[in-house]
Amino acid sequence: MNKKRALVTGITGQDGSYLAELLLDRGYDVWGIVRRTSSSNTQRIEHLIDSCGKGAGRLHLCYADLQDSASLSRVIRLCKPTEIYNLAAQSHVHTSFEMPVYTGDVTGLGTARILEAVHELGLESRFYQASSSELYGKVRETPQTEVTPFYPRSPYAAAKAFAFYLTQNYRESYGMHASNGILFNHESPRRGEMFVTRKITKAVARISAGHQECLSLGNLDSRRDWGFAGDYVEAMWLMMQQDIADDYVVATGEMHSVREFCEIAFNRIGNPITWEGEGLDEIGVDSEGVVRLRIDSKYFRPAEVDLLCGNAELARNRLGWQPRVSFDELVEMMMEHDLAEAAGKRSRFVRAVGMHS
Ligand code: NAP
Ligand code: F7E
Repeated sequence: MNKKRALVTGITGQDGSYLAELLLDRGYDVWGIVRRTSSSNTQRIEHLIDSCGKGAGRLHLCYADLQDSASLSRVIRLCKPTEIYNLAAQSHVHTSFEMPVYTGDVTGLGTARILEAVHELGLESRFYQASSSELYGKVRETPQTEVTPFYPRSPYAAAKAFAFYLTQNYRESYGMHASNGILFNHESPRRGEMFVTRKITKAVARISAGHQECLSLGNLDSRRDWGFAGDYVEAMWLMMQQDIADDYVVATGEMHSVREFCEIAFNRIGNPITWEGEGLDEIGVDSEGVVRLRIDSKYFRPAEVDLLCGNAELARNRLGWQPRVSFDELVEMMMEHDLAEAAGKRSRFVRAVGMHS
């Protein structure tokens, strides 16, 4: 039997770390692309690199960059992957307004570089593209499905739209087994600290521990369909096991506002907040009258995505996928991790919560 070999771009990110765990658990040889940085960027996979850990001998890390075709071709030629998961991206929407050209190069053209390398090398690797609910942007209908029209609202979403269509194009032009996972927001204790959920849980935990007084946010009223990253990487893998490649929405079907997320987090530390004022002057005040939350205009985006809510019926029916972690459990999981971290009880990236074994 042919050994399964997966190449994962973005292995050092939130999803890459959960996916690497899943693939190693399922007996894959995992090759991960790491980009060169001046300080370590492998914290999320440190437990897998450890030679005594589950990655022993089956996790290979290679330097490459989505901006560098030669490095990508080299790794793909050496690895000859049976499956490629393209998770690497400049993934922060707000930053994409500040760095539109860079975002287009990494998040959009980076996908083209990988697809073309696979095609040029004549490989039969299956390809997964990390597409995003941001494609729906200014939504045309709710909930969003695989046939809802796209309306990108940021350079990030525009770059993802290019990558989405190119993935479809390589499937149709060259018969490549290439799938888009249109994933709605998914979070975890490993979520980057610039994304709103982790920013909230980390700050609220620090407030609870007395390390911080107040948290600043932007638009409290935007609504998202938030799931758990560990559940979502399972959907990626399932797409790659289908005989025929296709595109799938992956979502919980439930929507919550940023405001609601904050309320649950503050309730969790036994310090509920109430809202006073309006607009940029709105504040969140705790029971002792201390201002715990302020609005800062710098966190607003030039164009906002007001709401996202996905219908994952196709993934449920065809892949047999469904989310396991509820919204309340997700907030609890993140709060528990960040409270332990704020109390100095646990190292930076949780090992036990939400792992696949
Ligand atoms: P993330 O935590 O931001 O991870 C992004 C990964 O991409 C990191 O490993 C990063 O490396 C790597 N990367 C960035 N620029 C690169 C470059 N030029 N060359 C090589 N690698 C590069 O993102 P995530 O939350 O895991 O998301 C994974 C993918 O799914 C992304 O493509 C994202 O856009 C997409 N997506 C995410 C969500 C979500 O809610 N999480 C939803 C839909 C789609 P460093 O560690 O060195 O920075
Ligand atoms: O923002 C609002 C903000 O940055 C969520 C990425 O993984 O999911 C993610 O993109 C909402 C937005 O995620 C702050 O305006 C308020 O409405 O956590 P976020 P995102 O933009 O939805 C999609 C599916 C991806 O594909 C992306 O890669 O929260 N918000 N105040 C804030 N957001 C941030 N970051 N910081 C704030 O202070």
